[in-house]
Amino acid sequence: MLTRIDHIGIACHDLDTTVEFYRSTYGFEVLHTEVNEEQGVREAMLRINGTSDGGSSYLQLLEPVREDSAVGKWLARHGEGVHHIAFGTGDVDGDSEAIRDKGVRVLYDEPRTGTMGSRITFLHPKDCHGVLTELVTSATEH
Ligand code: CMX
Ligand code: CO
Repeated sequence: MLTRIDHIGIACHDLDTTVEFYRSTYGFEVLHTEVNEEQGVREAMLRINGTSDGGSSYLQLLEPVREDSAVGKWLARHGEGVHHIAFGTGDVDGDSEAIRDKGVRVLYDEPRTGTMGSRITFLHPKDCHGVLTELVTSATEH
């Protein structure tokens, strides 16, 4: 069951200056940064609200590490902005299978590794009214 907004993914050209904007404008602090080579991103997670059971909500700021990555291609075409939304679930495997059975394209056969040891998959934006949609089970939930 999808139980929360886990994060909103925002594509940016320069992670450091974008992090500084969110810090100086809103007071949001970086909880975690990492490079995810498979996804082709350098990213920062800013926790907006959180609980100790993994039920937190974040902004995920994304800078491409390769031009041909999903975020690199998006930036070249659309410029900076909201790239995807992510719903949190305790069971990304079960929920993505159930959604696949409804005829929505799930991009991965098996969930892959996301930020902070989470497990993630994506739904094709063309099957979701133009919204690239991620499903995520945080590390504390699996
Ligand atoms: N939101 C909405 N629509 C999108 C989109 C997005 N983020 N990215 C691409 N599209 C649309 C394009 O506008 C395009 O539409 P038109 O044909 O009408 O112009 C269509 O999808 C195809 O776009 P494309 O540029 O050719 O892109 P690809 O098909 O190569 O890739 C996608 C699209 C969704 C398969 C790819 O972005 C993907 O695999 N995404 C999942 C992985 C990802 O986004 N990783 C980065 C985040 C990592 C994380 O969150 O941890
Ligand atoms: Co994401």
